[in-house]
Amino acid sequence: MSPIPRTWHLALTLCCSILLAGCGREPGPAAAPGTQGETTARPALIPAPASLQPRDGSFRFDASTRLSADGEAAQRVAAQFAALVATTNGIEPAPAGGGQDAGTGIVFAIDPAVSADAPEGYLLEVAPEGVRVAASDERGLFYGAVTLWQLLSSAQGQAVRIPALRIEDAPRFGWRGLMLDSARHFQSVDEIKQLLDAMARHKLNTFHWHLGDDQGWRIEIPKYPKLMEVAACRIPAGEAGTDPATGETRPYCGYYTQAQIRDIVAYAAQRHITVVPEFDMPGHVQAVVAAYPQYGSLGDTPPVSNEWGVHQYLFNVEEETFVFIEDVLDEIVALFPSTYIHIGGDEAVKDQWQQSPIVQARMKELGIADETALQSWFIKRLETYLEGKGRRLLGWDEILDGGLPPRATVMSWRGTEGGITAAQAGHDVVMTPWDKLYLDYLQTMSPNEPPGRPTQVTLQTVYDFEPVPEVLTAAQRKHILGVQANVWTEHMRTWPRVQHALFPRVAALAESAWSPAGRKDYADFLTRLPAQLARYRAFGIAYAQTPFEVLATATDDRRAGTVEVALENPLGYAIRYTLDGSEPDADSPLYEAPIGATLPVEIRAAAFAGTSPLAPAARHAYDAASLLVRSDEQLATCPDTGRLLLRLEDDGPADGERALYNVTIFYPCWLWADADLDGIASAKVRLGRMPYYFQLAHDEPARKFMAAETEHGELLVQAGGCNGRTVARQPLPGTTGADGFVEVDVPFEGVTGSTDLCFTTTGDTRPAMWVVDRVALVPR
Ligand code: TNX
Repeated sequence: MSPIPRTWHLALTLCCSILLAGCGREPGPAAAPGTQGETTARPALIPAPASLQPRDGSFRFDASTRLSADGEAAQRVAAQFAALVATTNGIEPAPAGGGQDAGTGIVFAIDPAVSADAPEGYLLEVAPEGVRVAASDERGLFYGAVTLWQLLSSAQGQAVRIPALRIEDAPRFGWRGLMLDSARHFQSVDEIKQLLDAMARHKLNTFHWHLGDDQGWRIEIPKYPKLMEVAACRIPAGEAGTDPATGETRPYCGYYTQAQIRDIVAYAAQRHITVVPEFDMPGHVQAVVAAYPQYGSLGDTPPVSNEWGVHQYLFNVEEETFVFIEDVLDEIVALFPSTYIHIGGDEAVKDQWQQSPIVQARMKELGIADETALQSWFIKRLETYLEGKGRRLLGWDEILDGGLPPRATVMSWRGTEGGITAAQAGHDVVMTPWDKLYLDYLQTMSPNEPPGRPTQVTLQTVYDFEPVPEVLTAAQRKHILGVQANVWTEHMRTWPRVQHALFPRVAALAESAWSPAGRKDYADFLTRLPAQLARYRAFGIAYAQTPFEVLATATDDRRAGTVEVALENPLGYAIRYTLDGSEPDADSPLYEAPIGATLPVEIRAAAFAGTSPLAPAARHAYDAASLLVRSDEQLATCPDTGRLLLRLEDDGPADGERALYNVTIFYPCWLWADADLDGIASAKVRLGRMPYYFQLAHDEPARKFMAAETEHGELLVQAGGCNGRTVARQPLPGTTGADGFVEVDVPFEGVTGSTDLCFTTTGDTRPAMWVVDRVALVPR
């Protein structure tokens, strides 16, 4: 029996999980069993509300609870609330039939007196006799409903007791954004709707939709049919671009019809989300130029790109090109009611403008000094056009170069500096720095991460980002409209991969975007996260498992036949493990220090919140044979290989599972540090082959490779590091085997002791490069 009365106990746990201060971290389930089959919810709200005051008592929610709502707006919100609760708790509360019912029930009310000076705000009062959610408009009421649903879904079950409380809440920022790139890979209407649903449940309100890029144009524009016939399709690089059955090319195509876009915009509006479209220009337009080469700078007809990176194609600045751009903007303005229209402006390297006689001639005619000033002129012209339509121009921070249009809003992605400069000059800003909020960067070092960019943007990186820079004055701070995370989809061919990138990091974003800065507490957020994961599961969201995995790093002594294994959970949740092959549970030993073991050993380990595992247990097994093997993920990258490490997916097979490789694309090279070669006769190196599908613009000269001595290049193995002596130089074949790999035997003549083994291949990495998949040492 607890020595403190139940009410107090509730109030105290509420303190811990919501009011942050001083209680210390309390792991454990979000709910405790109560009487009569009911569970008691420990509130796990994400994002944390601005203010929460515990009250005495609790409210019981079950199948008999009635909902009342007066007026259409409140009834709409009540219906949305009922659908949420039905999904997580398995009961659909019954409407009370209009009017504000006095019995135990939940009242949704539009009340002009509530939160009138706090846009999107609401008041939520939970008392033993009933619950009241009130706001001055439908948006605020919707957010109140989401909070109440989160209170109820902090516990599972059809009868839930929630503590009495009063929440007064409103968002910190008016721009709580998420960008999805539908150009590099395309998502279905249904998938976009799933995203909008999830955004609303996180109280995010701005969906920035990246609808055109070098690799594809995705908006139906009837006046320009080649945008759909040509610009919406590309032939994927390598094997994936060919149908294995027929040998014909297999294009990757997709665009949204105007009807689909209207449907999505309306769907978003019902969830209080504004859709901000992006038409990226004057760069990132290779797909458009492929369809209409007359709008390009050099007059040539490129293919729609099937490569990633920074491309060269730029619009020209002729009047007929502006006719095209304005025609397209007219359609965009008609489809999207948002105040802001995003015109891109990023990564427009100026080489083509420098090389183009027509651009140069026009530049002189206009009396414009250089290409940077020309881009500024281009963007200003777009602003004038959009302002004339009653809209506002938004662009990536490169629109600062050469001077901003008067009312432009800046999306700061190359760090926060662009945002600071813009705010200091009196412009509005949305913060979305790549190193904090780019969700195409991977979130853990797990070998189970999907393709992406291995530079880490962890859950905590996203959580800790503070959108308002300290250097700004109070007046300048008002220009920070909010924050946004961006999902670039070069490496996300499928919807599960997009979801992996989004969740749970979107939960961290939501808290930065909504909760007051002083209410943020990462440790406390982690105690609320398990309840959020349960909600994700209820809605079928394929959130990333990797942050909840247990990773292992082994140090071995092959001769002694021992291994020491350090375990780690990327989020720092407690780890429990077993050594007998059984599934770890709440009674299994808690991991405290590296585990020393004699081979063979099998460690099963899971991260726990209280008594519940957060993900299926990982299995880390070591035996004499496994110590001789390293996968590409376990190998280090070589020194001086440039900064761009990518986790890439093989180009084939066209259907089915593809191998993944960690590759430093400027100079592919892998290192086995401190390899113990005593008693080793040779190595078997398995290699795959991939197209080199990158455009690196001015970074291109940094691409390196060694000259080949034979037709298809050689595998080069060096001992003593990458400048050490050559151990083997084995010629490579022209193609891989049917499985997509080749295996090369590397004899170690006279190499003993411990050494750093360096693996690279010779020959041009364009059009295709060899990539190491695994290295296995073979004993004598
Ligand atoms: C930079 S962010 C880009 C995108 C890429 C992204 C990959 C921005 C305005 N441009 O084109 O997809 O990096 O992280």
